[in-house]
Amino acid sequence: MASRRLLMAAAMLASAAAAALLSAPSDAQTERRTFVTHSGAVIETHGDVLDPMYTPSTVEFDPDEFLRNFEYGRVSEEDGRTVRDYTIVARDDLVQEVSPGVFFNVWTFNGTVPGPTLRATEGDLLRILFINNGSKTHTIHFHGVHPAEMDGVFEPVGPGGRFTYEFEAGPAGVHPYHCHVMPLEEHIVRGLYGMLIVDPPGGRAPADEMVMVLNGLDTDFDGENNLYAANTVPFYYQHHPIRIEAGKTVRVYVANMVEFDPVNNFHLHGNLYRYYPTGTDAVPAFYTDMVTMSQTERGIMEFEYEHPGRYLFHAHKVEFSEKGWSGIFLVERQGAPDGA
Ligand SMILES: [Cu+2]
Repeated sequence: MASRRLLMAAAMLASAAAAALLSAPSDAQTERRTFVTHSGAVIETHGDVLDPMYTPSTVEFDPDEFLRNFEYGRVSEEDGRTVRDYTIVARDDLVQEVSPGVFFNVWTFNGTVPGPTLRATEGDLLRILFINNGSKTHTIHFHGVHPAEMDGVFEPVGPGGRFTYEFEAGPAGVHPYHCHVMPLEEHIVRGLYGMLIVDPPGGRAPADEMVMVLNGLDTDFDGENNLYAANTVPFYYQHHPIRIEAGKTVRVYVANMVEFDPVNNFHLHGNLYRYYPTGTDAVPAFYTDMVTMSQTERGIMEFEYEHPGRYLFHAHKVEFSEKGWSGIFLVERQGAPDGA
């Protein structure tokens, strides 16, 4: 009898241990993982995922690198003319941690938002091979002068499809490009846009050049932006000030790609800038510290700082600046180690 009780107790202990083992969370279960749902929402969970979703690749985006990066393409010459070949690949399956803990399913040209900044000289022949590696139909619609069939509107490129856009670069200026597939709002707010800079023949005067694409992120899909930025990452240049040199000309190519909100703007502290709307005129239209832009409005800002120090630049629509569209120029005097 006693031995039977002992046996039963042992069996109970063993089954309790087994149950404990079964219910003990494994490493895989405790690890937070990120998933993308069918609707494109990004969720984080420790638990089991029953709805068939997929684990996305994440975007590595460096706003410092993007700021001063220009893509000149593969350059060749045909009949005495400069030809620039580019390849742009669209995807819609990547996820970016746009702000700590905020994961967003971005749609990308060449893996980033914004897409690459293309640069050419007026009169160059541009050949842009577009490969759609996304799950949805996409195109590239360039602003600027080109034939109708190169407009990226009536030539939808389905998943796995390709299209070569070929046109002469021009006019000299700053031109955004973006996907032009319906619903356009979604294809833009997800990140399918970038900038094409066309230089005048003979180039531009030397300057510290940089690109700022002003954008918004609707991370909860309610048709309103939750975050704003210059170059996608909210507050990035506020936490990582852009170092510039006192007395040296800074040239900012700026484009507004914010969806949903009718206007955006750009305010510079402690200084004024010469503003060239669309960058198409050699003479600035304004000398100001504030311009207002609707979507795809763009231009060139040029300025020099006299006094070293830290200067804010931000949207003067306070809601936008408080939700991320804010940065700092750190002006340093050449040769002064402390920037004084
Ligand atoms: Cu698209």
